[in-house]
Amino acid sequence: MNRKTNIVLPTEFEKEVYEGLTDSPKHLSSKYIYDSYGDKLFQEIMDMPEYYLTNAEHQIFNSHKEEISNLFQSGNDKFKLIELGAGDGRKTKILLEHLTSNNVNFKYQPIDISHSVLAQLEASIRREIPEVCIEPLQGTYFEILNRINIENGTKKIILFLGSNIGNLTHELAIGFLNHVRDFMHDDDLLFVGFDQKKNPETVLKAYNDPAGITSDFNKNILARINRELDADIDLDQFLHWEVYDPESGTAKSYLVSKKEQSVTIKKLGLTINFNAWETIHTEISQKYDDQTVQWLAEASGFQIEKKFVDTKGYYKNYVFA
Ligand code: AVI
Repeated sequence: MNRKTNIVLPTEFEKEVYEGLTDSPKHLSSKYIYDSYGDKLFQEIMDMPEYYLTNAEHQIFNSHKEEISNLFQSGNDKFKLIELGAGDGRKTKILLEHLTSNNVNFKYQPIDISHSVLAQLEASIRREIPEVCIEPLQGTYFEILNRINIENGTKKIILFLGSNIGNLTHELAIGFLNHVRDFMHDDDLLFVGFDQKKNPETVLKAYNDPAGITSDFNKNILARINRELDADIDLDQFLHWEVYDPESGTAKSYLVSKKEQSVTIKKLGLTINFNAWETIHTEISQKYDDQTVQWLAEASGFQIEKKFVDTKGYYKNYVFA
């Protein structure tokens, strides 16, 4: 006879925290920074004067909306605009406004893992641009792309903005792009934002603001471990530290233990010891040049059809086909 036992399987978060904090050197994945408080802090980051990425992409959309819209429409009487990780859609709205005021036939399908992010985005679009036909889709990118693909053969424009790709190593970025390409047909386009290499000082300031918002954002991963895994981490005993290597273009975020200390994570039955000044690596934010983007595109089977740049040359959007 089978007997039912109450075995509770660990969540991905629990597994990754366990593995990352028992590894040497220690690491945690930046995707876990984003709970509702992390989302709010990221909104604040996007409003900071030092975080140039948002303004740069905004400016590209504003200055090139006509050309971008024409590119999206070319050869088709309707299309689906699919946004991966839509967030608050602040840049996409420029395009949505332009498309609706020109009576273009399209459907906007933002994809996000977070219900609340999608609900807020939908409400704001219904309020600000009620003409937009919006269908928010909650889930992981590939789950949803799989589902959408089965529906019909309407042309797809896939947006991946905000240099979100920069949070992936080159190897993971190639894997990601390859996977997206699996869902694309001949006419479909992928529109991706890549933050560019620039004065290292400018990059460092964007990830190390004097108000300490980025520090709070980075430390939210520890706060989340405290909240969700019943841990006793003292956030004040960790330092947010950013480094940027202008050769590789990689900005790296760390949390550095200010002293020798132990923390207990009750839900994992784990005590973690830190040496003084020991690090936890939490995030990479890759910066690119044209050669690197060309290499990534080729390695994942894409061609670069067009690129758009802001006036300072800080940021580029590339059209992959
Ligand atoms: C979401 N992502 C593109 C941001 C970035 O620039 O890497 C996350 C971030 N980390 C610190 N500041 C912003």
